[in-house]
Amino acid sequence: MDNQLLHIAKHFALGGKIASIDRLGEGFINDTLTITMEGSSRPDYILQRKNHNVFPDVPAMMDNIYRVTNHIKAKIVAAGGDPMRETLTVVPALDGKLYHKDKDGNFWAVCVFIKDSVTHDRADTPELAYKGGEGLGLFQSQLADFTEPLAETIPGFHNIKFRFTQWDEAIAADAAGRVKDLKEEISWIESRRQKMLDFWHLVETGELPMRVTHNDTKLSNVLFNKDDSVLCMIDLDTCMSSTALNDVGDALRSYTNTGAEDDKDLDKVSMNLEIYKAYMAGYLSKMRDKLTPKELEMLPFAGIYITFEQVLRFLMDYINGDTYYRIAYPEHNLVRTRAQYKLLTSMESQWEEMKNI
Ligand code: GN1
Ligand code: MG
Repeated sequence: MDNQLLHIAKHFALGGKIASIDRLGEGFINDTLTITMEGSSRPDYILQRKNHNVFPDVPAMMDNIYRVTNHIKAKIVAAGGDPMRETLTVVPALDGKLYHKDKDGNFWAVCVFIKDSVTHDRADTPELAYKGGEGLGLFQSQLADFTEPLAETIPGFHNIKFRFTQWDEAIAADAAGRVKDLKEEISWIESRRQKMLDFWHLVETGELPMRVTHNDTKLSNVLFNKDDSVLCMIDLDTCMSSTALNDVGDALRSYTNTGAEDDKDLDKVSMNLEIYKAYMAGYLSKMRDKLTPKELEMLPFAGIYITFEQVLRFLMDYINGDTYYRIAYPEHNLVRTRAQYKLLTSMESQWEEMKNI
C-alpha cells in the first residue's frame, strides 16, 4: 500500500486499522480511492483528492455537502429509511474538519462507501432512464425546503452569461494559437449566444427560481440498490444553488445520447426521444408538484441549454490549450466538442416532439 496515501487516510476518523487503499474509476476532475479496513471483505470508505484548481474553496464545498446531506438524512429518518445508505455520509478528519490538507497543499475528503450498491454508465433502457429521473427528482424534492444559503463552489458553473465572459477572454487570448482553425466551431457558439442569454435572463430575474441543485447529474452519479431501485445521488461536489432545469438538462445531455460523449463517429450520436420521455416521467414523478408553471414551461429547453454549454466548455478548453478537462490524446477536447454539437443539433431538430412530451 502507498505509504503517502496511508498517512493521509490516517488523518480521518475511520475507527480501526486500514487494510488497503485502492484506486477507483477515472473521473476527469478528482482522484478517487477506496479504503478497506481490516476484517472487511469490501471497501468501507471513499477517499478523494479534491481538485482545488477546479474547486477553489474545498472547505466551503465540504461544508455544502455536509449540510445538504444532513438535511436529506433528517428526511430519510422521518420516512423510516436508512440514513447511512440513502444519502452520502461525510467522515470528518480527527481534528473535526471535513477535509485534510496535506503538506503539498492537496485537499482530501472521506465519505462512507455504500455497500451492495451499483452504478450504471449508460441508460440503455427507458426503465433505467426513468429510475435515474426518479433519483434526481428525489434529491431535488428532499431539498426543496432547504433555504440556507450554499457557497457557490464553482463561480458561474452553469451560468451562460459568465461562461460567455470566459469564452470572450479565451478567444481574445488564443493561448494555444488554435482560434484560426476553428471558424466553423466558433460559429456554432456565436449563432446561439442570444438565445442562451435570454434563457439565463429568466434565472437572473427570478422568473425561474433558485433551488438546491446537484449540477453533475449523469447516470453514473445515481446510486442504485442491487435490484436497481434508486438509492441516492452521489458526487455532491458541485451541489449549490441554481435552476432545477440545469440538473435536468445535464442529465438529458448524458442519458439521451445514443453515442459517447467523445464519439469520433458522429453518426452514432443523437438524442433518443424514448429515453428523454422516460427520464422526464421519472423526474416529474417526484418533482411535478414542486415546480412552478414557468419551470414546467421551460423544461423542454433544459437539455439544449446544458448541451450547448458543454459544447462551449469543451471548445473553450481546447482553445485554452487543454487546461481543465483531462485529455487522453491531443485532439480530445475538439472531438468532444464535435460530438456534443452533434447531440445539440439532434435535440434542436426534435424540439417540437420534446415540447409535446
Ligand atoms: C466533469 O469529472 P466529472 O465527469 O464528474 C465536469 C462536468 C462535465 C463533465 C463532462 C466540476 O465532471 O461539469 O459535464 O466533466 N465537472 C466539473 O464529462 O467541471
Ligand atoms: Mg462530477
